[in-house]
Amino acid sequence: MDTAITGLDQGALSAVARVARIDRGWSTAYRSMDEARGAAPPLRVRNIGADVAVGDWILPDADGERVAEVLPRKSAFVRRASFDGMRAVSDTLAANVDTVFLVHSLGSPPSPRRLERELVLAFDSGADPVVVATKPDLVGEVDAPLAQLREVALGVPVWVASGKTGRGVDALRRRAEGNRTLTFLGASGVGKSTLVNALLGGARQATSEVRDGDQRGRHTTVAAELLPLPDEGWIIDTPGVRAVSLWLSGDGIERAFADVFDLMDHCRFRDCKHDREPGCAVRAAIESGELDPIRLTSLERLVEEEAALEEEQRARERAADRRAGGRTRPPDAAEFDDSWDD
Ligand SMILES: Nc1nc2c(ncn2[C@@H]2O[C@H](COP(=O)(O)OP(=O)(O)OP(=O)(O)O)[C@@H](O)[C@H]2O)c(=O)[nH]1
Ligand SMILES: [Mg+2]
Ligand SMILES: [Zn+2]
Repeated sequence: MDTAITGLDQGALSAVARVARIDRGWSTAYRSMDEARGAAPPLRVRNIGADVAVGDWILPDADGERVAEVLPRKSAFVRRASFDGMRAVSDTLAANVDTVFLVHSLGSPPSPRRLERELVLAFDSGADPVVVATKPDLVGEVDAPLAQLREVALGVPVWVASGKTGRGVDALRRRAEGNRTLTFLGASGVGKSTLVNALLGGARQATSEVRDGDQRGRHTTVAAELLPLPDEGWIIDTPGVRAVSLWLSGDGIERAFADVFDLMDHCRFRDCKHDREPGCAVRAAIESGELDPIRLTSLERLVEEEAALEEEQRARERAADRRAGGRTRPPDAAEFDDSWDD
């Protein structure tokens, strides 16, 4: 945590600026705490050619007109933006985050499958995840739903907090000590902006009622925004994310499914498919009730999703190579026939 970037604490902003919001190719960024607190107009620069995300540290060009450089990110949430299967495009939700709160409402049935995906994204981001269960006031007892979330949140804290009643908010705030950056990931209507307001100590972010029938939110927050906390640290409010689609994963899947991977290490055969092979530790754990079979299915689905994305990326790279290099040689001919090149 002692990189040049985190070394720039709230009081020491100067030539570099931190991106607070992005509107149609323009970044609004803070060069000083006065700007962050609204006492001075912030910097507005064009993003032309720069891949900028909220939370990034940037260097404007000499005229202060455009982003000259985006400083290396300490962490970043990258998801797949398009779902149409035509072309994979990545989308960076927030950058330079220390703690990400994965927010789930106790007002709806727990969704451990969704949490699994969020954990993969969080582990891949480089930020530390904490699961936050909101709206405890809506349920009589929280133990059962919390247990369901804990079952997939291996080694990750699961807290209860409510922006409405204030319960648990101090624990969230402590994560910002040392001038750190917090953000939220969760479905619309789970109470992210309500928590942001509780942390800011005022109604800064708009919130709105969820729908009566299914408790779904109305996508009230439409763009990510970086806000300074009153004492120290930063918070990035984010729009509700409908579906958590993976981008190319680092070791996120391995970390989020460490329990299943540990079992796989104990299968008799190295190429065990965990289907009917003798000596399969995964099957044995499912039969003894130690492992929920849905977890294996989830893992397989995520691995497939990642493999499909990697394949798509490779195909695009090949297409780009072809465009750049003109004609390509069929691999077999190239290998066996030196005279192929006409
Ligand atoms: N009962 C109860 N309601 C809450 C709590 N936290 C938030 N709410 C309500 O839930 C609704 C949605 O809250 P928001 O904070 O707007 O949700 P959000 O996650 O920011 O939603 P998007 O911006 O759409 O992604 C509001 O009506 C809040 O008042 C809570 O702890 N208890
Ligand atoms: Mg919101
Ligand atoms: Zn096996």
